[in-house]
Parts: sequence; structure tokens; C-alpha cells
Amino acid sequence: MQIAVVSLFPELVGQVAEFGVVGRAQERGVLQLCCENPRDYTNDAHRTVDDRPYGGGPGMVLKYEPAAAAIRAAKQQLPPGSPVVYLSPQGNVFDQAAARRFSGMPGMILLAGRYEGVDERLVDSEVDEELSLGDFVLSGGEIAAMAVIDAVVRLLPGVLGDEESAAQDSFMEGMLDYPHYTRPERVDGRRVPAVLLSGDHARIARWRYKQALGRTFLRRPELVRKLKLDQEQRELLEEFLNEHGQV
Ligand code: 58G
Repeated sequence: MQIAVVSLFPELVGQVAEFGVVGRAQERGVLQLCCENPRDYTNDAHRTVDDRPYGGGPGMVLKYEPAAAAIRAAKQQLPPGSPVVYLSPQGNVFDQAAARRFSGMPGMILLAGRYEGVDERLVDSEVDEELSLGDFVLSGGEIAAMAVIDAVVRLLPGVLGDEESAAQDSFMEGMLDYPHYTRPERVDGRRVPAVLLSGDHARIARWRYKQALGRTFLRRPELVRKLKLDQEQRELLEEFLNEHGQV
């Protein structure tokens, strides 16, 4: 997969992408990451990329022409059909389903804004999707773009090891994770749940599934409603709630 980031701080994006799962994906040739800087597409002596907002008010706005030129340059390098995605709090919420969708595409262009945002005409003419990581404001879109890259790249075939990818698929989808424990067996007077030391793999799997279901219900009830539980899952959830003093 080819990903281009349009950013005024390409070195920031490059640095983060050297490490961990994304870095490994680049080393293995599964991911090709490039950056385009709007400042390289300016024509004035000051290389101006921002200007004051029409209508007044605080802050600056990313200018149309240099950003559009950078996006068009990125498009020329990427496979046809690579969507342009603008990260902003005004976008639809980015989730695991969106990450899956993008992981099936040949490429994508991520537009990272700065200042108070970009000239809206850029969104109208060059952007295919506006996405948000959630209800909070960042000073720049780069960190949001990196989060999207990480979430998408770890779904590409051959990026995670067998162990890691096994944890993603199948039956835990749409639920929060179960709790994890490692050595020592007892720390600051707190013990690991006995079932995890039993060696009984069926019991362990059932316990983990129950924990995942239970904490999803307590923390994110709207996710449980989407799951449409069968009889067995409802019993497991009831068991969890009994054990946790709910009714
Ligand atoms: C308001 C504030 C409008 C993504 C900033 C536009 C990007 C949050 C997210 C902006 C972002 C998120 C300028 C800096 C976009 C522009 C960027 N903040 N929640 N900030 O995904």
C-alpha cells in the first residue's frame, strides 16, 4: 500500500513512521510512505502557506493553492482510486471498520491541517472524506494522520506476526478486549485470576470472552446493542453481571 501525507512538517511524520509496526511494514516493502509539503508548492519569496481568515477572527488558514498543488502531486504518485482524507474534528468518526476499508485500498492521501484549518474550498474540490479521531482538538493533523496510518497498516497482510494477527480476527470483533496479566503471580498483594493459572484452555477462553462481553456492556453499552447477542452470550453476560454485583 502507498500512503502520502500532505503536511507542513513532513519530518515529523517521517520520524514517527520509522518505528514499530509501521517502520517494519516499510522495511518489508508492504508500505510505501511519502510526504508532500505545501510549502514546496508556493511561488512567493516568503513561501507563504497561510493567510488571515475572511470575515476576521483569530488565527490563520491554510491557503488553497499550495495545499491543492501538494495534493495533486501526491495523486500523481499514487495508484488511481486512492482517496484523499482530511483529518479534522468536523469529520465522521474514524473506527476499526474504516481502518479495514482503507486497508483494502491500493493507497490513500492524508491531508494534515495546521492553524485554524484549511480553506473550505480545498475540502470541496480535493477531499473525498473528512474523518475525525474523536471529539478533541489537535494543533496539527499530523498526529491524527499517524494514528490512521498505524491502524490501517497493522491490518495489511504480512505486517503483524501470526500471534498478533490471530488476536485480531474472529470472535472478539466489536468488543473491548479482556484483561491481561503477566508475571509475577502476585504483585503488591494482588493475585492473577486463578482460572488463568488452571491450564484449562476451554475455561480460560470462556472466562476471557465473559470479561470482554461484561466490560463492553459496562463501558460501551452501545457496542453491545450492535452485537445482537445470542442465548449463550446473554447467559455469559448475566453471569458476569452477577459476579460483579450488578443485576
Ligand atoms: C478545528 C481545529 C478545525 C484532527 C483544528 C480544524 C485534526 C483534531 C483532529 C483544525 C485536528 C481529530 C487544524 C489542525 C485540523 C485543523 C488539525 N484536530 N479529532 N487538528 O481527529
